[in-house]
Amino acid sequence: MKTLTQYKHEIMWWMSRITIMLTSLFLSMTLAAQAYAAEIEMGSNGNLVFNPSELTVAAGDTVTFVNNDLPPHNVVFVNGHDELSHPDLNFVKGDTVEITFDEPGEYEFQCEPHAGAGMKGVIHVE
Ligand SMILES: [Cu+2]
Repeated sequence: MKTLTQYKHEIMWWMSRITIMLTSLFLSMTLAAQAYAAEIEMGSNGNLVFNPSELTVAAGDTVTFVNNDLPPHNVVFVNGHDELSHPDLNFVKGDTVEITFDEPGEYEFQCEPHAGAGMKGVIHVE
């Protein structure tokens, strides 16, 4: 037979386990929510545009570029930040490119084949 003290220890053990599990669940949910910032369509409503073409996110956020209308498109940064560019042309509707912005600043970008048509945008990272 278990003594009262043994029951108490068992209950304490389970409570600490549950606390750890709930804490890690909560942390993973908030981290996931922070990491996901926004989506930008590449080609929208039959036009050669990024939609939205201007966006403000927090440092550390990830923006997902979704290939949409009138491909091929790419994402090339024009005022520095070459390391974030994805110059490969993307031909498949629905394909995505994820870019994480770790440093605050102004990130101007364009789609190389359609820059002349005005397919440009800017992301403000705060
Ligand atoms: Cu384009």
